[in-house]
Amino acid sequence: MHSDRDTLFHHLWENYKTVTPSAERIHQLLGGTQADEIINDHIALRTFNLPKVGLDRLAAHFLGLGYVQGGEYHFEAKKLYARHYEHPDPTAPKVFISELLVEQCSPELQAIVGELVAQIPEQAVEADDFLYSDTHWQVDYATYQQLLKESEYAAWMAAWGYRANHFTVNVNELARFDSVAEVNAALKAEGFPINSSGGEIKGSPEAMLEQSSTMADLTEVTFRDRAAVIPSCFYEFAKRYPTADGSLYSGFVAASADKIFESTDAAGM
Ligand code: OOG
Ligand code: NI
Repeated sequence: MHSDRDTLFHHLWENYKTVTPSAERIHQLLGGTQADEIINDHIALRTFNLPKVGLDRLAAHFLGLGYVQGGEYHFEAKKLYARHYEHPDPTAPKVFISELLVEQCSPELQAIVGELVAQIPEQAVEADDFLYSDTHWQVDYATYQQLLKESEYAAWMAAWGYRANHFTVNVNELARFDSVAEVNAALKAEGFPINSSGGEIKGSPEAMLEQSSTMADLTEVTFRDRAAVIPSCFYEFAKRYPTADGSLYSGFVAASADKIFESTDAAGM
């Protein structure tokens, strides 16, 4: 039996794979031969905090599937705000949604982002496919470069739009690996670049969450005037530790998340 939730995550996954060829290889590396042995801890989505497409508009899709709001997180330097959502069914991936606080950015960025968002049809935001609908606009390469100078996050959104920014392997559920360190070693042996901002392992058992991620794949995107190869999406790995009551910690850690965002930086370019 496939639930609406399964259908949504299936579409998000298929859309993510089209720009993240590493994802399938990573599943095979960590899960053995059957891709569906992997359980995902969470996915992440990005947006702008304009009324039409703000965090709440994205979250509405998950509230409708029985998700409830979890913690909130602030990223002052990156001008981002985020919340996570979780489902009473513990097998459901958690959802981390962030938004760029556009009004804190330059007038130039505000004008560019305002024009992009204006091109999204109002009814598209509530449609079942909005969360994997990609871009609703065309942007030229120079505008992408201009955004990149001020906010890597804004530039990523302009290029890739609405889609899962990453999926996250639940390391607790892996049969052949016990720790994030072991996962990192296996990935590095296969040549996957690991995000080392703030250290290759973010968080700790004391923080009840350890995370790592690959650097985003480099994928061709078609801008209005030309094509270019730029960072697309990445894969993350998370191990959760028990809280005082014995249940696994279900939140996120802002200091770690701050570094995970940098997995779409153009480090290797
Ligand atoms: C989200 C980064 C934060 C986590 O698990 O802490 C995150 C993003 O890059 O959009 O995913
Ligand atoms: Ni994440």
